[in-house]
Amino acid sequence: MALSLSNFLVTLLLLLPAGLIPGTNAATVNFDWNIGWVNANPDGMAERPVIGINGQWPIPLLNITKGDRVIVDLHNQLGNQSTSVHFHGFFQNGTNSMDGPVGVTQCDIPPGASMTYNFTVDQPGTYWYHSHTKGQYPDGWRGQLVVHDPENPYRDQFDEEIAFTLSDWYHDELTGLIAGFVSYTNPTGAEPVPNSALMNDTQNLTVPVEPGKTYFFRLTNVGAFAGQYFWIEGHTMRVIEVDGVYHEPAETDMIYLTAAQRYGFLVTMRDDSAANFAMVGSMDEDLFDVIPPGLNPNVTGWLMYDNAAPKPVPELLDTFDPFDDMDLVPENGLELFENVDHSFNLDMKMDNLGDGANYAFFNDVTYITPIVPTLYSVLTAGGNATNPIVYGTYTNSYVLNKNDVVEIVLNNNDAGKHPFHLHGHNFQAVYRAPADSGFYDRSQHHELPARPMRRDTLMVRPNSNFVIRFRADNPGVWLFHCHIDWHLVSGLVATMIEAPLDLQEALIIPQNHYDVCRAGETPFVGNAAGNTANVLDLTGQHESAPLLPSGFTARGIVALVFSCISAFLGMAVIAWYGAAPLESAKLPSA
Ligand SMILES: *[C@@H]1O[C@H](CO)[C@@H](O)[C@H](O)[C@H]1NC(C)=O
Ligand SMILES: *[C@@H]1O[C@H](CO)[C@@H](O)[C@H](O)[C@H]1NC(C)=O
Ligand SMILES: *[C@@H]1O[C@H](CO)[C@@H](O)[C@H](O)[C@H]1NC(C)=O
Ligand SMILES: *[C@@H]1O[C@H](CO)[C@@H](O)[C@H](O)[C@H]1NC(C)=O
Ligand SMILES: *[C@@H]1O[C@H](CO)[C@@H](O)[C@H](O)[C@H]1NC(C)=O
Ligand SMILES: *[C@@H]1O[C@H](CO)[C@@H](O)[C@H](O)[C@H]1NC(C)=O
Ligand SMILES: *[C@@H]1O[C@H](CO)[C@@H](O)[C@H](O)[C@H]1NC(C)=O
Ligand SMILES: *[C@@H]1O[C@H](CO)[C@@H](O)[C@H](O)[C@H]1NC(C)=O
Ligand SMILES: [Cu+2]
Repeated sequence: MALSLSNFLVTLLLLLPAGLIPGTNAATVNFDWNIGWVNANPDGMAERPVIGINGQWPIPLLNITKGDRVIVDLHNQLGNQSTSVHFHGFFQNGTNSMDGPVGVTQCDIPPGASMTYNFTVDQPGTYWYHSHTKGQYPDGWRGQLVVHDPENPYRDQFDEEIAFTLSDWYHDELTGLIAGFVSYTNPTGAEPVPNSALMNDTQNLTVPVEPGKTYFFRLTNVGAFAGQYFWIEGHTMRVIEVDGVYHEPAETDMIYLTAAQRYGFLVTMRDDSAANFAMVGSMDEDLFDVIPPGLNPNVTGWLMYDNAAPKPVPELLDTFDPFDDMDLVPENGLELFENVDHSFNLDMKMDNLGDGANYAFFNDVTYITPIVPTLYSVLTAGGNATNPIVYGTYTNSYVLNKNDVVEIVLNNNDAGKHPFHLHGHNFQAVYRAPADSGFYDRSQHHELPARPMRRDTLMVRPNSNFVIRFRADNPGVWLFHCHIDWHLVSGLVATMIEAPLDLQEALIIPQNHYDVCRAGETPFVGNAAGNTANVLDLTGQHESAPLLPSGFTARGIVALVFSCISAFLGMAVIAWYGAAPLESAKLPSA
């Protein structure tokens, strides 16, 4: 049977990978994911249920190419928890509804339901993907994501890529840990301390290397809480990328990755293969209120020059002296945004509310997920979408004008370090004060860098401040939040409502997303309270616990709860996560 020439050509085109068809460079990458429980024991100390993909855990490293369209069909087969997925660091420019945070750009996907995420990726670099349903990702539902860049400006300087994650790890499931954390039995807000540290979800990662070669390392901290110091014995790192943004090469022996940060760096191997070398991740114990006896904060992996040679035990360091990311200069030279159109403060603190539990606040408001996801309120509020009242009293919403240069001054009135993440953008990190500097003083002149470092997750130091700037050129609803999962859960969240009227004109939400809302019985029209007749009426909105009764200071509450606990238990030891029946510890409501 003769094949006609045109049929032959069509067949040929179908057989070619999309990238080779003249005139198109972009491929469509399809993922079909069944999200479900599997068992795993990554630190060898405790087997536990974790959340896997298609029966597999660790979940896969995704490796796509700049320009690709990604289509994820996500099926929630957890049976007993809802879910979602966020692609951390992607701008989702024009596809705000694919960003993932529940209550913000979508409804929670209930068990048995499926949702399709469909977007293009025009950013190269090192990213990750994780559940954005309250507190869920540390149960294992997080993985690394690499966007390969054929035009990487440093492509001539390395031979191969090596990608892996760092993480803290808990033996208990998050639902129970959260219940104990946000509770009157834990009035000081002490975060659960991880049980161990992992390197690529194991404690014995080995990476085969060849002498003389240069590798492009891509590291992501996919942890819930702990920042990690990272170093490689006998080797120097040349940092060229942070959070997907290329920077001018900077040499260092040690980096610090907060939860959610990524580093891309080049490492040239030694010329001989006489020995193997340790790579060490070390959790930052400054973050932990207590250090449980026996905790090993360290995890070691090895560069394997010779499989027959031993895996050396790393030397112990007395002090950590990591490289300061604020010194980085972006490779593409985007200059400082000098003229700020809209500047505001987010003053953060930790404090107790009238239920005795400890919460996190921006400007005295702790975030509470609204009844209607904020993006859906934007789309159904008409001309009132520019009025922040529509989004509720507890969402810390800021309406941003299209293309304004926006400045956020973050003041940390807490003794801990916090890594803040902005969705939908990377930002210029224009200023960061040393620890214990207090609030940012606008009247003081600060020398700002001509070309500030850009990234999407930045750490503020204890009792200190930072200043970031970005251009509001990406219409959407974008969260700004602490990426310590405990603090996300306890309310350290603000919402950027960027160019809402543009969103109303251009954004089309696929029917499937509304079907997910229906399946979970989540309202998707009206203001934060679900009111449609008058979107300025917030009657019925979700509210935070009441304020402390007047006359009670936070310290007083803490003391009261402590004395109740000690009185009831009649002993000095406090059961932080116990479920003791402490009726008398309940406080009068305001
Ligand atoms: C280390 O690796 C071995 C196999 O190479 C494996 O059997 C073991 O479970 C691993 N241990 C941990 C703690 O990951
Ligand atoms: C880290 O884990 C991912 C996912 O299992 C794997 O694809 C990748 O090759 C691992 N990295 C290294 C350096 O072994
Ligand atoms: C849900 O199911 C998993 C797997 O059986 C279990 O480990 C978990 O405790 C269950 N409960 C909740 C509330 O997630
Ligand atoms: C993905 O989005 C593109 C652009 O809107 C659309 O043409 C395509 O049909 C979508 N694909 C799926 C599977 O939803
Ligand atoms: C990703 O894929 C590209 C080829 O498309 C390859 O060159 C690169 O090494 C891969 N990166 C990782 C981390 O696997
Ligand atoms: C972890 O590593 C650090 C840095 O080397 C060291 O100071 C500390 O003693 C180590 N801790 C344990 C338990 O090995
Ligand atoms: C989003 O796309 C618009 C053009 O469609 C562009 O002007 C803007 O810079 C983009 N913003 C981001 C953050 O990618
Ligand atoms: C905003 O809502 C109020 C109350 O429903 C209404 O009177 C007003 O016309 C709305 N404003 C715009 C600009 O739509
Ligand atoms: Cu925090």
